Amino acid sequence: MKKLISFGLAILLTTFSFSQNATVKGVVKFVGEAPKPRLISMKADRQCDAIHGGKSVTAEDFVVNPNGTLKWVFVYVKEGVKGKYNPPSEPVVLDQQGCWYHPRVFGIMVGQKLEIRNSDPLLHNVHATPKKNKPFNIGQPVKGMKTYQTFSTPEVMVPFKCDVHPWMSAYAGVLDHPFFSVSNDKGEFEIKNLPPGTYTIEAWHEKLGTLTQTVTVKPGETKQIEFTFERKGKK
Ligand SMILES: [Cu+2]
Repeated sequence: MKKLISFGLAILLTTFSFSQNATVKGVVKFVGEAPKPRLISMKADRQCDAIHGGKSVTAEDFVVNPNGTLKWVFVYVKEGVKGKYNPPSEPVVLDQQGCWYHPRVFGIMVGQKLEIRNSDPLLHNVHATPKKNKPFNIGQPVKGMKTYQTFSTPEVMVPFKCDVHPWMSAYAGVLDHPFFSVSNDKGEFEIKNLPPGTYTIEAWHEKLGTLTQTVTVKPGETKQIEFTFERKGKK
């Protein structure tokens, strides 16, 4: 009976501590002069070019959303996370489609599977060039191919490129906890299930660098924060 009570108490405490977790959410703003959207021609590879009907594709390295916010910013907890977190069993998918990486920027946990897909009927090679993790370079000549990789240590960010198509580029933020998010086409990000505490939150943009701020969250709180990247009129 005693055992049963303490078991019940443990469940209650677990539920309680879960509901007491906090959320940090907000937007990544942009002020200044945005570079002109860069157009990428795929004429160098006839098959890629044909997939896009001979049209150029807009580069994703500097995407200012219609509402003046930034897309593809990796927002994550840089410092302050306590305890150990196991990776989820679902893989993160990096797809190569239309000679383009989908998504451009993503987060993944240490030990979590990265599923790299080739959805194109042509050769891609996936070349990851981390500094702390082991680099890899895998050819994927056939449509429908899937390759699995994992990372062993946190690293923000791990660059990906394709040596066949020099315009292909993607970035992974590898962390040993699940507290990360990528800004969407409204500039929004959301980090959920954060235990109460004080954290350093960093926002990473591939062209604009990083911004950090310290945030304290109380139990159950949803805290709204903002990052503002600036760029002065250099073309
Ligand atoms: Cu490629």
